[in-house]
Amino acid sequence: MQETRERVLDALADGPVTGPELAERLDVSRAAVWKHVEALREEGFAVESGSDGYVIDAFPEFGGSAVEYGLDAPFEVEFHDSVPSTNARARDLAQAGADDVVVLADEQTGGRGRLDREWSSPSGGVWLSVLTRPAVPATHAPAYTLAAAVAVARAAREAGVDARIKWPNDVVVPGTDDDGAEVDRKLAGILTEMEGEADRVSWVIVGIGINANVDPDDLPSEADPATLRGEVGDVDRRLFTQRVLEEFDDLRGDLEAVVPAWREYATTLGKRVRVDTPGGEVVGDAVDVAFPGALVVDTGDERVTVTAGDCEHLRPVGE
Ligand code: BT5
Repeated sequence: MQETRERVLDALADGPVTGPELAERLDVSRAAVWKHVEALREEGFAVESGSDGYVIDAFPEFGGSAVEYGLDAPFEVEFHDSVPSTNARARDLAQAGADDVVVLADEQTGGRGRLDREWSSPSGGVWLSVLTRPAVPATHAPAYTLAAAVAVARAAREAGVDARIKWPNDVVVPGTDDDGAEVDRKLAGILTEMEGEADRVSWVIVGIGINANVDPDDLPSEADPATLRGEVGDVDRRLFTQRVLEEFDDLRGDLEAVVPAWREYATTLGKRVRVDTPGGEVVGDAVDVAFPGALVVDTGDERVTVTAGDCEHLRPVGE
C-alpha cells in the first residue's frame, strides 16, 4: 500500500478535494490530512483551499514529492539536498527492508563509480538510486544496468540529446576531440549493486548518475564528460527524472525487452574493442549483446562472451 503522503498527493493531483472527503477516502483522521497538507506546503507545494476543496496551484521544481507528483511509476522518492552517496543510503534502506524506493540527491559528496572509483556529483545533477526487490535469479542482475542505460538514453533523446549507450554502463554523446577523432563523452554512468543468493535476488540497487544542469567545467576533464546543460541547455529535472523512472519501471517489468532496446542505441556494436575483464584482456569486434547483458566479442579466432569489464573502443585497423 502506498504511503499516506503519496495518496494525499495523488488525490490532490486529481483535485479539487475537500479535507473531509480526503480523510474518508484515505481512511485517516481530518487532523492527519491537515498534517500532510501542511507538510506538502513546507516542501513548496502551493496547496490552496477553495470553495470546492484543496487544489495544487504550484509545486516545487525538484525534490521528493515534486518527482512523485504525477509520476507514473510506483516509487517512493526520498530526496536529499546533499548526501555522501545515494547508493550508500539505499543500502541502509535495503537493510531496513525497504522496497521500490528511490533515493535522489541534488549533490553527492562521496559519489562512487565502479571498482570504488570517484563519481563527481556537483549540485544540479540527477543523482539517484532505485532500490527494488525483483523475483529473479542473481544472474539476471546485469539486465537492470542495461535497463537503466536505456531509460536514461530515452529520456535524454526526448530532451533532444543524441544519447547512445557504451557497453556496459555508460550513456554517452558522440563528439570529436581536438584532432578530429571520434570520442564518446560520458553523460551518465550506472552502478548496480545486489545482494541475494544464486536462485533469488534479495535486493538490487541501480545507481544512476546523470550530468544534468551542471557545467562540464565542474566535472573531471580527463573523463571527457557531457552534460545536458552543455548539449541542450538546462532541463526540467523533475520531468527528466520522472521519465527515467517511468522508462526504467516499464523495462524492469519486461526484462526480455531490455536487450533489443539496448541494441537500438548501442554505440559499441560493430566497433573494435578492448575489454579489461577480471579474467584478462579481450580484443576483437563487438558483435552483439546477449541477455542479461553480456558483450559478445569476435576475436578472429572465436566468439567470447564477456559478462563484466571496462570496455575501450579502439580505432578500426588502418585508420
Ligand atoms: C560509473 O562508474 O560510471 C558509475 C557511476 C554511478 C554514479 C551514480 S550517482 C548515483 C549513485 N550513487 C553513487 O554513489 N553512485 C551512483 P565507472 O564506469 O567506474 O566510471 C567512473 C569514472 O568516470 C571515473 O573514474 C571518472 O573518470 C569518470 N567520471 C567521474 N565523474 C564523472 C561525471 N560526473 N561524468 C562523467 N564522467 C565521470
